[in-house]
Amino acid sequence: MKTKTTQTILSAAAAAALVFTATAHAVEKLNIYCWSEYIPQDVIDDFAKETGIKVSVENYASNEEMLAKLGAGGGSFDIIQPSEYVVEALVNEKLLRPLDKKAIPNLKNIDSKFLNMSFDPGNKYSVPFMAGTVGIVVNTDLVKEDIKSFSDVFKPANKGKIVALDDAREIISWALLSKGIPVNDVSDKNLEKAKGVLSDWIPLIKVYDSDSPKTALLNGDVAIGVVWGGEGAILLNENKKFRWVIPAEGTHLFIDSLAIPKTAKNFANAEKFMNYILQPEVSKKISEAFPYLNPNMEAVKLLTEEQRNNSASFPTAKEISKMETFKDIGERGSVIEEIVTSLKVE
Ligand code: N2P
Repeated sequence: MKTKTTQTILSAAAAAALVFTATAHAVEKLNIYCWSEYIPQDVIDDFAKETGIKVSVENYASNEEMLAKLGAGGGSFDIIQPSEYVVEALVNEKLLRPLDKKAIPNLKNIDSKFLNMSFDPGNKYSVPFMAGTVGIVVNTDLVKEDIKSFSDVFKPANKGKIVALDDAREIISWALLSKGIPVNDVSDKNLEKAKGVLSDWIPLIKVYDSDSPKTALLNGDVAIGVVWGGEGAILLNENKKFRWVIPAEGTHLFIDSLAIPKTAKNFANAEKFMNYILQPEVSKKISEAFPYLNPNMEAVKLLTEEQRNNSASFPTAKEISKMETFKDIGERGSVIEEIVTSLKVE
């Protein structure tokens, strides 16, 4: 009798363990590693509710931060959000998983201008999320000069009044452009010239912020910013005193995509998420929270005229024609990091 009871108890425990294991396996998951302030929480919550997939999100503030974590084997991510030059690098290094396009029929909503780009021909590995530009925001209550260019921003008179993106590749590109050098021509000679420019410019910067540079402008801590277009668009909506300027020297046109690291476990859920956010109504919600240059033409049709006319979100075709995308520059990236870091501590 005693033996029997023990057996019964044991088998009940074993059964419970089995049920537990089965349940644990049944929970579908998705681990997202994306830029901060780019995918609204309600979009993620709605996706989780609709699909029953448990979503976890981690944020980064630069491509380089994301690459460092991926490279160090930190985290186990199913979706990342690299910019054009980083998609190019990850494809070359065979670190991305080819997409199952049949699982992403909503790709049809993307404007063909943003498909089949040189960093990922045929979109084998990446789905455009948002594009955008880097530009200048001026608080016209505080700055009376007519700011037209990076060189106008970085004048001694503006010392302590500037917020800038905390992003070495961006910062070096502003200096290169001010010397008439294309952003991808990063020879030693050109970087030396950029370094000369930045040794004057960097001491003028008060705040570095890639997550939310709008904050320092909104609270009056600074008067001028060199910021992402979406941040500029929010400021323009917030207060008429803010003016958006596309730098006369030219600037970066970034194309940020969603992609699946080769090591992803939940890749089918990643594709489900891609297809979900490509629905016009969902993509519209993303645009409303983070007003970047939305490549989803069906979503753009749903925006108000005012939203479409925001010059920081949607640059004109003429403005875009003067912008450049970044290319994968391999090891030169760390040379740039070193230059900018060393100037910041001086
Ligand atoms: C969103 C960041 C924009 C990404 N917060 C620029 N590539």
